[in-house]
Amino acid sequence: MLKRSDFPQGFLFGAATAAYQIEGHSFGGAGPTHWDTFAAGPGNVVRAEDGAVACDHYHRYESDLDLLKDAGMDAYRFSTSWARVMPDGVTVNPEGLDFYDRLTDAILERGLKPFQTLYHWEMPSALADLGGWTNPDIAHRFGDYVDVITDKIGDRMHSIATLNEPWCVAYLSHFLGHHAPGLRDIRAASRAMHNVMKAHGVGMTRLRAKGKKNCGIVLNFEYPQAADDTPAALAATKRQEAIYNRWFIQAATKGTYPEEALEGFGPHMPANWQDDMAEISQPMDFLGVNYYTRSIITAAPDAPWPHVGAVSGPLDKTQMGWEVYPDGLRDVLLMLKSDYVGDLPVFITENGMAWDDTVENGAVFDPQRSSYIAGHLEAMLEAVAAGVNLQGFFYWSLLDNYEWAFGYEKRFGLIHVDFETQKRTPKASYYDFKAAIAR
Ligand code: IFM
Repeated sequence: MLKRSDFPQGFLFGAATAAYQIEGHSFGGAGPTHWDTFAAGPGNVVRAEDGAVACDHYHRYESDLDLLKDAGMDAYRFSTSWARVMPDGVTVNPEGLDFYDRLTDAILERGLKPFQTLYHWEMPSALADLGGWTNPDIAHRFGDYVDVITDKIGDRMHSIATLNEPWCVAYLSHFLGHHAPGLRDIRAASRAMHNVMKAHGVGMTRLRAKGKKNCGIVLNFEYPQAADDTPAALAATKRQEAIYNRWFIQAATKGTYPEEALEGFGPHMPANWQDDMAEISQPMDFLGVNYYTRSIITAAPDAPWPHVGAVSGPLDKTQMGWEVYPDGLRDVLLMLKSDYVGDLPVFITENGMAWDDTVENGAVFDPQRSSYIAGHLEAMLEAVAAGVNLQGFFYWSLLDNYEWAFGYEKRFGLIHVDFETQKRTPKASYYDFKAAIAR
């Protein structure tokens, strides 16, 4: 595995988590979210598991942060939950604010830089009842939450991202139906695709009004590759790329949406959406990039728009069935530099793999994960050599946790969690990563 010294001076290494996936949402007065109700519906989540207890990080955050510090990490990417801060989407929960206050101090006490994400998917149920991301007013409700949490902890954040993975928030959740609220509706999806970016714009405005620096967004990217060079497969790949890889970054940096995606969403967009594009594309200080895999795209003429299918690739796969393809990370970073962000600071805010890890004699042997990390570090360094202003890498995830529709079955952590006892066992990859980033 490459070493810290191979990377530019000041390059940050850390790990990432998200509130609902680790905290234990039943503690501390958090309100119900659309994930609680989605998980309670038939067939949505493996074993109908939810985030009620998760990793019990709400009570164990001090020892979890010790594990980050002991690994020699520089930074911690975490998220704050809207529904913990404002359980009904409006009223403030002082207990929730106090938790994030304590957490922030505990991060700083360990010499870690706090990288906050404001929305990693906890839509309060009361706002979901009003249409959630399809409601034209949701961006302003989000802005109110941004004000409240920023007034409490914003003074101590190193960096603030408005949203995590708007593609998942909008498309995966409102068009493909795999995440809460589980819709398969092009009209709802079109509205969510825009309103989530409007929330980014309003969030940026609220942060800037408070003088916040180091503000940006976290987007997910896949490396889309046509299964063959037929015009139909190439056109399907372009549509997939437009929806997945270009919609959000193009809105955030240029104030436009790609034509290939507007083909389908255009007739269903909210009225006067164009009026929001200037606020959406206001300058950011960084881009967070989440990257896991490539997708091999086929044309699916009989499926509804965007007429896209996918086939399994030949390379090694993770427990999620995702192909391990580090070159795609390098190429996505080069595409972002040339087409959208230029020299803007970029962080890899998520990259990692799930494996069916087990504890044997008190240890977890996971060479697949160490080699996944090693391959992606190489790809990052190639991007740096090609001029990408890459400034840090966060492994996803610190802990095994609630993997949304897959419940607790998929283990992404550097640290194994026994969900019966809450015992933490650092995996071999944790020690390999620690050795690589040692000073
Ligand atoms: O667990 C998720 C995370 O919440 C968002 N990015 C992808 C991860 C792995 O699926």
